[in-house]
Amino acid sequence: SVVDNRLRTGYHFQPPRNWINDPNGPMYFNGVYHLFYQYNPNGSVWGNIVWAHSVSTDLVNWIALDPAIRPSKPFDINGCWSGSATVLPGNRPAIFYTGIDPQQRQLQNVAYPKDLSDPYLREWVKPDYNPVIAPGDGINASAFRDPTTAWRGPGTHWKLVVGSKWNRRGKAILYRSRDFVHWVKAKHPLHTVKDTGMWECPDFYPVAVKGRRGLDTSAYGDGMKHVLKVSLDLRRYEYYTLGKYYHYQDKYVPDNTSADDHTGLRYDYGNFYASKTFFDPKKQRRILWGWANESDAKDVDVAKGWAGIQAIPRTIWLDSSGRQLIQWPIEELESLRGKHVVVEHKKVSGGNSFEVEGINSSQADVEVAFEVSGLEKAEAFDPSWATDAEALCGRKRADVKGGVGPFGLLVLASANMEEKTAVFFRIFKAEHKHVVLMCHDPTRSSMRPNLYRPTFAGYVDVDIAKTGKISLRSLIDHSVVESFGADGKTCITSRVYPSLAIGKDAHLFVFNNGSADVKVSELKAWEIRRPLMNGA
Ligand code: DQQ
Repeated sequence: SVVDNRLRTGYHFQPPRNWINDPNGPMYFNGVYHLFYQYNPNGSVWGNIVWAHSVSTDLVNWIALDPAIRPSKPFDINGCWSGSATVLPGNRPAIFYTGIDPQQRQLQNVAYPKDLSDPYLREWVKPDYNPVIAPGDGINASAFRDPTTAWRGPGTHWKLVVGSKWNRRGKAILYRSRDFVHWVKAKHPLHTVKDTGMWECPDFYPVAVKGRRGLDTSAYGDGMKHVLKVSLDLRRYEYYTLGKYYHYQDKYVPDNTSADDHTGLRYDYGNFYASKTFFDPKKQRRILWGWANESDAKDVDVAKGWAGIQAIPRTIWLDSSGRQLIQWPIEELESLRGKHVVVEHKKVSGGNSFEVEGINSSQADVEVAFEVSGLEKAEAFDPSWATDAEALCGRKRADVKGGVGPFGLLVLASANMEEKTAVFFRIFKAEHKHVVLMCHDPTRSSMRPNLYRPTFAGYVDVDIAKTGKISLRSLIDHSVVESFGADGKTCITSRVYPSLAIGKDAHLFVFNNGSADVKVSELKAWEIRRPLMNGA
């Protein structure tokens, strides 16, 4: 095959072979974390979709089980598509998923564990009364899928939303039930936005206004906001808003602090889709799972026999500003940290770079803190760039000299830097403030021709003139780079396929292509050990 098999990931969630997409029904139950996911048991392209199933006690080491839900009944014979888990009172887990029927209609079904005393909940039963929600009047049966975790709030009804669209208007259709069997559509959708197209994989949950503790999906009251996230089918990325949820009025009203359209806030500005959160009662946190697709061509996926990974689960909470979420890799990942190197107080003058030596950085975790100075040298910011960070990064790539920045890391680089993926910041001077752009530039990531190598970018909401510092963490894993800017304010994931920078031949550099000096106050880089990964 044209892609080297050593480019399979080492510590990212991946089955031994075949195609995977959306994470489904993540949950914690009786000491075990469950992850289900969209899977093709017969090949490495999308199709024949079942719910594959893996379990873990630490979210790092995974054991693969047989698929939990596969097509078997008229209500799901053409596919078992995405959905969510809800742990009902009395500690009874339930799954809601979308089934595709013989007419290709999308229906919402439930499934329950066959045997609650099986610690892994291997077998799931689909009651004959399915589907529990069918597309009724005024619903497009081919755009009606991906039920959320249900919540109960203070009332007696369960509620959930299903993603949909009507013409070009994206919709989160709200349903209510007393018994989890009979579901009634609410008078109005929970939320809709014109011109956003199909809303796949909606997610709706509360976050605490103060602190990092997660809230149960049913929590309701003071001291919290709600998050509504949708995955935009047409654009292949997601956005979210923060807002207020009125349980009794069945209404969600976004705060006006970010755009409620495709230009809005994103969990991740890169290759990250169909994500889903769950509340982890063991550690009282909310965890985000998201899918990172391949960036190579379909025939390459067929040849290599595998496609798709899950990004490292991230703990998610509300920033103290109340204006955005913060994400950070789950702390359990740190248990895989091995050999490490430290660099301290090192100046990187304009146009220079240095290599971080002493570890194998093809499977690594890098944390770095930069001190910036000479902000008067920052390039001028054109206000028209404000809604399109990605286009700006596409024009001002890592090799385009700047004032303050571009500075950051070159990861998965070959010894002579013919191959490298740049992860960097570039600081601009706007009228009354500085603007910080964070970028992934994989345009030089591989000598292989014909690869899809998109630049990805987002802005970072920090007051750089005040702090003079910015941090960066990158998780490097052979063919994936996940970066967290400013302690998790802005995140970017990319898939890259080096042809030289593989295994021990992968190098790590710090670079500065601006005219102002930057200082590495501290850099730590760890090799990451291989966990148990589904028997691969
Ligand atoms: N993937 C599933 C759908 C969902 C889409 C099918 C999102 O349920 O809308 O595999 O990636």
